[in-house]
Amino acid sequence: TQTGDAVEPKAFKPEFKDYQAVYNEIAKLLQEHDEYDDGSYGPVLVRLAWHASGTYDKETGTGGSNGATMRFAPESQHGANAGLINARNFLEPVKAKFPWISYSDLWILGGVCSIQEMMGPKIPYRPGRLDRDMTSCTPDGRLPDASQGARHVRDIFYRMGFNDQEIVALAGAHALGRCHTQNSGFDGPWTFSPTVLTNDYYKLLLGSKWQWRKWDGPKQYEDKETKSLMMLPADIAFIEDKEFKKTVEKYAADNDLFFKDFSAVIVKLFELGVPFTDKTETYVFKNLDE
Ligand code: HIF
Repeated sequence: TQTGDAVEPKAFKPEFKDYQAVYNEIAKLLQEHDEYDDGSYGPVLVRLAWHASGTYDKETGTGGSNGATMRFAPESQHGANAGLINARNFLEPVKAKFPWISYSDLWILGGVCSIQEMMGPKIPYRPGRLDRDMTSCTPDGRLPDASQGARHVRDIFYRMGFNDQEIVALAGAHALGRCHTQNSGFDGPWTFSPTVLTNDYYKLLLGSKWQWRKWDGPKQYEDKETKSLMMLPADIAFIEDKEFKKTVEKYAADNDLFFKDFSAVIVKLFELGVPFTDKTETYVFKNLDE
């Protein structure tokens, strides 16, 4: 440089290796904190990434994962988001260690990492989400109501821009995690292995007999045989509706097909409303044990 030229500090431009480091940190914390729920924060991290994304409205372009507005009331207080504070708090030490990543990118990376580490398919990831302030909070009511059926499920997911096949491919994520009375009022897991992603959700929907559970809580189904699994009315819609059911049968019969379609549709969900540039790269992360 010539004498007298100001030396501008270079802005930090994170690359693949930097995002992989964040992935590894989340994966390590998932392993360390096996005291939570069924032994993993993975399911609640997937739910955080989905609820951050699932507010998207294709007509107005509002909502979606770009903004992480669930950090703020009123969105943090929306009934559908009850319990997600656990996922947000889990990621705080990661944000502290890697302050350059936006909350919006971090929450989605948390979902991607959890799916891969819970033995799911690779979920290609693109960074570039920017945090927004509370004025971008979405109105209540954009996320699905579990007590309703196929008509409502379609209304909600068509608003985001999904078709019937894509809705059913997403639904397989309910192989993961459980309902908590303190969050939603509902109770129990959908599958016997709630910390491993498989096509068991579809197999159980078709293969078990579902009856109303007799209890004080909101109306939900239990499997007749063991009474230890549950389905929401919105889940049973996938076998009550003929069109949905055909796709449930496809995924119940073919886990590879489910993994392929699930990966594609969850990427679509996670990227709704995100303004990528033509320079944005796609990253496929290595699992912790690779
Ligand atoms: Fe869920 N979902 N979801 N969901 N969800 C719950 C929990 C999880 C719906 C309702 C609920 C999807 C669609 C729908 C996960 C992932 C996805 C709970 C329980 C309810 C009530 C919350 C609690 O009590 O803690 C409805 C009505 C949906 C439309 C059909 C997605 C496809 C399946 C989009 C999706 O990816 C995950 C993971 C959990 C588990 C969270 C946990 O803490 O274990």
